Amino acid sequence: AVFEEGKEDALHTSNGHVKLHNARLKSIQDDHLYHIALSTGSDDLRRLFGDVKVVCFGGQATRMEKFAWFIAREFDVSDTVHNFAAGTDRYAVYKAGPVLSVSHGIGIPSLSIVFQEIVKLIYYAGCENVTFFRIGTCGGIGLEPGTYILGRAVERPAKVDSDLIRQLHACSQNEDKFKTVLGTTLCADDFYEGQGRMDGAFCEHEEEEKLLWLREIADRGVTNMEMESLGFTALCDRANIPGAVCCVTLVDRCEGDGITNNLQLLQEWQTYPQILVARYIRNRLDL
Ligand code: R2B
Ligand code: URA
Repeated sequence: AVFEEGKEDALHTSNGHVKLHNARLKSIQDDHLYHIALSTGSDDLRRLFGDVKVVCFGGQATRMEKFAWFIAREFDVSDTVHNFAAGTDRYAVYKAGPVLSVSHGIGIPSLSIVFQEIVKLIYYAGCENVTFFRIGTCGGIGLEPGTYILGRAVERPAKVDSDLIRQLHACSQNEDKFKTVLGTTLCADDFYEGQGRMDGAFCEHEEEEKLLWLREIADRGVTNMEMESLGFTALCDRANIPGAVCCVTLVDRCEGDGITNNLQLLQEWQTYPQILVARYIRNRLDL
């Protein structure tokens, strides 16, 4: 493994390195980051990833590849991008200069697996002062956090880094084609009934009940809903990594449930959070 003499301190103290909260990792000679097809024994993670400063997660592999190309060209930091996780079809991991672009699939369980392996990756690589973003999609308009470990419910607060979201919000510009708002995100375990939709294979509620619920959550500050933010912010907090979620709305749920099939429009919309985060990266890294 790649732990160095004296490096153990980094397990408990912060000098900009990611803290690992699992000292047992020290005894693993060759840690296989199985779902991203990298390992400490076979890959020189320091050389490959040591300069990473920002990790952006998003659901789809092709979108995250496009984002990596966008960063590579926009900041002239790389001639090409490469999927380091090509050895598996589970997730994709692209790198463009100091930015890692990672797909996470749908839902918290899928996100949390790749999140853990990426935290280990940036630890093994010795990265410093890393910030995480989820750039994704959501439906526009506080739930209990919790996960099960050894059969017991474990609660972890899904705290957001308020400085970071304010900095990100400040990256919006009047001329933007899109409006950027700060708000509370409702995180659901399902896209259809779990988000009150009426166009799934099943539906046991009426339009009026749905609209009442949407109004109720809107009154509590909810501006959008998606499927990973709760796990993402809780894991960032647990890993002591500043993180923020920035999603584009694909539909106004007060108007309807269906998502347009205009692929060109959908693709354009999905660049909006990327544009915002790219501005943050430019300011932060002085690119
Ligand atoms: C947004 O979009 C996906 C569902 O279509 C899900 O990953 C999410 O959070
Ligand atoms: N993703 C979601 O989870 N919900 C939406 O309405 C749109 C995208």
